[in-house]
Amino acid sequence: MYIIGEKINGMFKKVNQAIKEKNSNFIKELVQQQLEAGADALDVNVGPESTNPLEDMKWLISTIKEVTNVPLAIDTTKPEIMEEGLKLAGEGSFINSTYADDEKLEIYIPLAKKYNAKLIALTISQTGVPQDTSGKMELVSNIIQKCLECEYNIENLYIDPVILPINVSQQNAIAVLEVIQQIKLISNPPPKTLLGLSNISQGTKYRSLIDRTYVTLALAFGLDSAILNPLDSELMNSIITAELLLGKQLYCESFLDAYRKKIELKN
Ligand code: THG
Repeated sequence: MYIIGEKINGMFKKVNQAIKEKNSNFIKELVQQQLEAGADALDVNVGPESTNPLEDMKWLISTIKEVTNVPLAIDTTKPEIMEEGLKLAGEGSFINSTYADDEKLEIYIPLAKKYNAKLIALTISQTGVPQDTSGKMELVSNIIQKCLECEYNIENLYIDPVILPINVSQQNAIAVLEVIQQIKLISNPPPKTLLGLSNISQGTKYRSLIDRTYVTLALAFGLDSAILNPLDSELMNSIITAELLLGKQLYCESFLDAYRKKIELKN
């Protein structure tokens, strides 16, 4: 599974403070830790409390770029900030994210093409977040149709079927799994699937247990990638083991260690 580290997000109090104080060492440390833990890419979000989100996003990206060249997922709802972020982050970045409405897709698909970026599209529209499988799939169809019209490579499209906290909607968690499975049948080549995993356990007890159990289910349904906390080693062990059991990794006696070594070599 392709892992995008979630930690560079102003939603976390300490990160918010580091952004305010322009504490680049704190950010760089968090980058290193996530990469060492196995992240393939990093999500970057200035958080809801930023008073200067454009400047903060530019500062975060430049700070991260001093340490690594892994792809960044630029996590903002503002197209101006997205474009400045894409300029700084370079090719292979992720646009995180667009809604499924035509007006939004008509902004973000051309942006993705211009900067050779991957595009994360949410199954959310101006009318809200469908919590049932068919409502989500309807939005998936619209996203794919627009990408085909605009000649955007579907292999660079990541559909996010939108996880809600399990204490808000149990129905939604089941629908997300069904969508992950059905997306693979909708076009050839199919788009990829992505989740913001930690959403599932927000506000609950046993967060890590809920995260690692749900990701295991999602992998069985065919999930390709997730934004998650790579510093949760039990979560990472569950992912590696689920991939082994699903035949995506070769078995060996020390499969956990072997997988980690491969990650170290890769970075
Ligand atoms: N899809 C896409 N992008 C996303 C999400 C998604 N980006 C943001 C988010 N969801 C994924 N990242 C996080 C990061 C942190 C948390 C959840 C998801 C989290 N934060 C603690 C909380 O809210 O309880 C913060 C607590 C603290 O201050 O320490 O759980 O779904 N495409």
